[in-house]
Amino acid sequence: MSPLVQLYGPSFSVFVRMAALVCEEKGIPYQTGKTLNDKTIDIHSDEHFQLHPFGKMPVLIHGDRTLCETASIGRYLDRAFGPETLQGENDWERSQVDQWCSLITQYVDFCVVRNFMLEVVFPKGENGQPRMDVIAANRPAAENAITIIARQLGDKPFLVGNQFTLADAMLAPMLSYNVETPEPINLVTTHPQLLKYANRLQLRASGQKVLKPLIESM
Ligand SMILES: N[C@@H](CCC(=O)N[C@@H](CS)C(=O)NCC(=O)O)C(=O)O
Repeated sequence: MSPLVQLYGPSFSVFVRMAALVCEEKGIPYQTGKTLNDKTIDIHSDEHFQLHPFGKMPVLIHGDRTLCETASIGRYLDRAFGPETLQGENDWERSQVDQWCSLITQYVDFCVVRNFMLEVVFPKGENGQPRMDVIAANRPAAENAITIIARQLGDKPFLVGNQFTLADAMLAPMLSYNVETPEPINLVTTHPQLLKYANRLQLRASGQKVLKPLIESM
């Protein structure tokens, strides 16, 4: 029997959720959290840095294999628990799935999550309030990133091709958190097709398991 897939990191993290969605889509049993093989590993401890050289999450532990970086984890899970179903139907689609995984995990995450939404989730202003000037300053870049995604989606059912791929798994947690939040953080609602797509991802069996409201997951 294949060893249990462990995803090191909290279940509310957008990146941990991306990997968890892949497990759900593939029917792979997995667990998330800071406990690996019955041992708790503190975030940014030496042990964490041994798992991920830059101290990020998730890290996949599968038997004696350790793998970091979410898109790589997604590709590994799709291959190791074959047949591959989440990487497009031909070479061109595979390349586009790779491209969108990179764009989403690097630039969209940076503009929409790190620099924008996290200001509300982990406020750094006085008395624990969000810094509204930071939100206002970073909103145009976040809006631009969401517009780029909405343009790529167009009226297609998924980001690349006609089937759910890793690119959709990378995007779903960010969109789901954004849809949950009110103005001025909510950006998805002004793009009707993107909102419908976000709702469809949320309603998939994988979305129902993984994309829980933040308040339920922390
Ligand atoms: N490039 C990484 C980014 C992962 C990432 O930024 N994860 C966040 C959790 S949502 C994290 O580790 N934050 C802690 C930190 O930045 O030290 C990936 O694709 O997996």
